[in-house]
Amino acid sequence: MSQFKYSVGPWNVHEGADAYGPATRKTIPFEEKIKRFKEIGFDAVQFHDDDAVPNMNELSESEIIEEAKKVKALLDKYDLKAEFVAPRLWMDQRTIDGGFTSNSEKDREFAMWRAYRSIDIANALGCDKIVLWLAREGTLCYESKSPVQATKRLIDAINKMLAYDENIKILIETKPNEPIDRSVCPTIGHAMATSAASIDPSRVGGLLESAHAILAGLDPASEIGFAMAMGKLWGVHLNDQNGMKFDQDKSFGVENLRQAFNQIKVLVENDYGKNGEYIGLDVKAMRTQKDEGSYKHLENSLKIAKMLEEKALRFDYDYQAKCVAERDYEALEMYVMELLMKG
Ligand code: GLO
Ligand code: MG
Repeated sequence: MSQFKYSVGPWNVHEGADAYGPATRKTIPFEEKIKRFKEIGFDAVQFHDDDAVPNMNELSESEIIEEAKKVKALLDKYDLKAEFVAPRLWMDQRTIDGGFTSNSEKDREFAMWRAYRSIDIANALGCDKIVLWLAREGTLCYESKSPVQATKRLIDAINKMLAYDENIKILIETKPNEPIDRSVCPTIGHAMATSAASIDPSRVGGLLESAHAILAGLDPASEIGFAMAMGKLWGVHLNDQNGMKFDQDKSFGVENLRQAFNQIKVLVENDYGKNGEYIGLDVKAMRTQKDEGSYKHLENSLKIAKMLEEKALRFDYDYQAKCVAERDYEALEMYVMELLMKG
């Protein structure tokens, strides 16, 4: 029995298109996806605002809430919760230069409109978390934005969200690059500092994605640990990544097994989930997968996470203490390798 509850987003079952080629798999309807999520063993679904209300830009504020309520009924039908809503601020013409940090005032207003609507949608779905993946909040041309002003604009946007709804929590999902070159909020440390600078630090935390930490040259387990030390790790996106290249969203643990083990270990040791947090698996199937393999990466990631949880629970802390006392870290390292490699 796992101590964790798991979540997934509809975008984690996708058609395989990338920047250089079209789709390789057929589109699967939303309801079919969530039915399978439940069957696979997930407890909650993550949403972009327009995953819940696809044509939201054409709807009034009350129509958006009505549409979101229909999605809530669908979740109830399959006994699934909603974990969070994330304003998808990277697809629109009005967010080409960023949303909250755009150089255009009109664009910044549009970004806030989407943020407020995301809060409305979250309320209709019965969740209190807004995730900000700040995809285009940064620069492609360094001199186009002041880093000081951009950071202040981000804090200002977060403050407006906090003021709009006194129960909502903001989770910053940090990523150093892609699609933006230089992000205004690249690491969990930046998220924690942004939280501290907001009008209500108790409602601003972080979501750490393994691949994003690796892209910043950082260790995901240490990033998780840092946010947990602040009491502000309210979400994770576990996945994997082969070094500092394009964002791969590979199945959890398939590239860096020991690093994956240490992510689970730090979560286990610090009772992650005790306040209802989920382990999100932000993984994507390889482009080469056929239609019938559309969910295998999710099944595999869940299985690997649970196997690593079992290993973490078996971790011999007495032996670790002995190795530490003797300063014999070669022995400790070998113990970890054997724990991972032997059944
Ligand atoms: C991309 C991000 C993305 C977010 C999602 C929710 O690199 O990981 O998948 O997690 O849009 O905010
Ligand atoms: Mg993510």
